[in-house]
Amino acid sequence: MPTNVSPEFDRQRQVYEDTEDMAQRIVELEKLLSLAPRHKGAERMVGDYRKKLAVLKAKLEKKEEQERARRRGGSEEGVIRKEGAGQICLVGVTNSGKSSLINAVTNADFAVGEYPFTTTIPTPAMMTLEDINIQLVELPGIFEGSHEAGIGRQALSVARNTDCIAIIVDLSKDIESQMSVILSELDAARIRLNREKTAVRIERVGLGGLQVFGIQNFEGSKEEVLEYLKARKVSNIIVRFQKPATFQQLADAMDASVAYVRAMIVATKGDTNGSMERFEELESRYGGRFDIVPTSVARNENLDGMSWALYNHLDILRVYTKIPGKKKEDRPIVLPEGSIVEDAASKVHKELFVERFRAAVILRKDDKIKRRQVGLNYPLQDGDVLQLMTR
Ligand SMILES: Nc1nc2c(ncn2[C@@H]2O[C@H](COP(=O)(O)OP(=O)(O)OP(=O)(O)O)[C@@H](O)[C@H]2O)c(=O)[nH]1
Ligand SMILES: [Mg+2]
Repeated sequence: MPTNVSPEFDRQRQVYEDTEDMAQRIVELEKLLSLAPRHKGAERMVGDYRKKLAVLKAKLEKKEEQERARRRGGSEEGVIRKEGAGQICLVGVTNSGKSSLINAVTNADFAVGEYPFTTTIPTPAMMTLEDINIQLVELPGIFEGSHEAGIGRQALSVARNTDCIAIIVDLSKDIESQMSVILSELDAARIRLNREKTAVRIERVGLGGLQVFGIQNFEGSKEEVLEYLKARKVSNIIVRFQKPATFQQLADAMDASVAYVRAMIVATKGDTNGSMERFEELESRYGGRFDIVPTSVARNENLDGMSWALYNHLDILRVYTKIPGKKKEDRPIVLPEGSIVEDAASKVHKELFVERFRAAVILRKDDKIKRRQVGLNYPLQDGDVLQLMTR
């Protein structure tokens, strides 16, 4: 049916059809609709344009949402898949010796260079410590404004989701200029370091489903937590109740805009001139806030000490299961600190085990009571040997 339209409407229709930019297209379409004839014969055409407008608006919202997520660092791009018992990100200015350090404690062979930005993307390697593997990730050198630049933003989004940040400080160069750029860039990326352990720690992960640890610290039940997470359409997450926590504290912890990450300082190039004095300066300024470990790759000094310090900052514990009459398992179950027998049991056999659980016996070397019979709520310690008994 031919629709009688005004010449203004016709002109505007041409403008709308020629406009490519989505936001502008919406503006032009709204204007077009305001010029549309009101009579009955035009209803169908107006209806079609209204539908187009709704679709355009939905697309624009979606696009803006994705851009916001990218700015927040929530996109998949540049994310390193976590492997091993924990992940540690090395964050420092360029040339501070990050690759050399990783090469010294892993089988990796990262390029080492005197020139800046040898490492340009987040790069992982695996460090074996006794019976567990810890993933070390070198992030490209941090510089002023890196939280706004492409590679810097990508690096900081990895740092946001990591288990621990190792701040790398080069003892052959000025301390304060390194620390100030590192701390201010992390802060600008809304990453908070070593804040008092929060009651609830949230870790967003790529897979693994909904995992809840330390439920005895929560005022409600595990089912309640799972329902809440499902209602928020979260499909992969780790929730750790590290201290007595209320429902409100759980909700606050779910706010993704600020990340709380454990951190320590690794000082490198302890063999260079003036490194002693700079280490003392580092200690006096930052020793209160961070544990600081000096190293030298050139002299192969304190690399073991550094590795264990990193392990301690992961806040994890190792538990070895054992069948009565047999040797304990060689490979530990790794759990967050604060975990209880139930957490270990559900890692062994998922739900089934918890249901059939009768009792557990914990064997501790340095304990007065060598064999402790305990229930599902009993807190675990690093090195515990655990016998689980089922009905
Ligand atoms: N004297 C001394 N020099 C070191 C030590 N560790 C690393 N270096 C030197 O420091 C320079 C930079 O080392 P890298 O390991 O490439 O540093 P990086 O932090 O990975 O650097 P980018 O990836 O380029 O940001 C190289 O010339 C190394 O030889 C050390 O323990 N002592
Ligand atoms: Mg490097």
